[in-house]
Amino acid sequence: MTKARLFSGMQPSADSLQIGNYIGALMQWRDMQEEYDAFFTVVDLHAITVPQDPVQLREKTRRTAAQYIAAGIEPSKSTLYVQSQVPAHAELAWILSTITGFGEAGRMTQFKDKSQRYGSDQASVGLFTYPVLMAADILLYQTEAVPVGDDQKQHVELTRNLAERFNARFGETFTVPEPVIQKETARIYDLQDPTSKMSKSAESQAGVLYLLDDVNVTAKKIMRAVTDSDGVVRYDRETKPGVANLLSIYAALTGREISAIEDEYAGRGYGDFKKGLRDVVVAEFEPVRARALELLEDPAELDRTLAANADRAATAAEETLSAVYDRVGLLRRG
Ligand code: AQP
Repeated sequence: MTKARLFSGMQPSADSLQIGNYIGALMQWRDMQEEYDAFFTVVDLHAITVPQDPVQLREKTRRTAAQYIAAGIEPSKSTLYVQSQVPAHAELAWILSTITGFGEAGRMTQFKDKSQRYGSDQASVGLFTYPVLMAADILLYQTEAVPVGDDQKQHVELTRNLAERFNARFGETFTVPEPVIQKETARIYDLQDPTSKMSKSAESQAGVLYLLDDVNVTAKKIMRAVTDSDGVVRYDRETKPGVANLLSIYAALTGREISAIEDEYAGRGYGDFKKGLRDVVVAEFEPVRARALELLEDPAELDRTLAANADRAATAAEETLSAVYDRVGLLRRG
């Protein structure tokens, strides 16, 4: 039996991924790649919807790919590639943009948030059409499952609508994908501001645990994490967001129940709890960091792996794109 298709990606928007990307995405991808025919991409075309330095972008793209591999995504098992190396993404995005309503795109909350952050003069048209490119990413591979954070749910909903609209207008062409939404506790918050989502491109790095940080830096950030004055290790997102966030990280990395961790630290202070968490995080990160740095020592080899995977992706993508061109009525080159 052929495996169902899965597609997901991350933006190369920082030198290092952060623990939220690891828990919320990479750990799940690693498990899911066994069950699915998985496509994991580094979405560099999405990253340039906000300004990027060209030299750094190339480096961040390699670093992101190296971290996928170091975290256990196997390029011989999954198709791990760089989005811009498969031109069909941009080509399908154009076609889809012609069936997307202006108002429909304008309702995407991520655009509203980001354009507010950058100011409307700074916000690009590319940022506005970001969800259409994401729809193209997903639909090109006849994807059935899309693992995403709940903030991306609206974009997957748009993707489903576009697939259904295209199919109704031009005939069955696209598989309508289903989002696989991460568990509530897989969402990780900033250690210094535990009501905001942790982000790799956050302005302040003090509350962000980067996969490629030196272990001493990681340890310090955990020991300095914001908690509360109550002194009890208990999960309560409303009244104890700092402690709840640390418990989420602990539970996700150890596979233990939150209640078992609460019991273990009952009657002990936050210092002990943080030391326990520090050991867990450092043990998890150390081999990933070492492997990523090792892969980055040979960029030519990494580039070759990515190119071979891009070829594989392009073959699958071309099949869908050529059906789309036919259905829309574009004249084939004779
Ligand atoms: N804090 C988080 N907790 C759980 N999951 C998270 N993800 C990101 N942050 C957390 C998941 O990681 C993937 C990365 O997607 P992305 O690179 O497209 O961007 P993002 O979601 O906006 O992630 P960042 O780290 O916040 O990046 P920047 O700073 O560039 O915006 C997704 O699967 C996401 O759910």
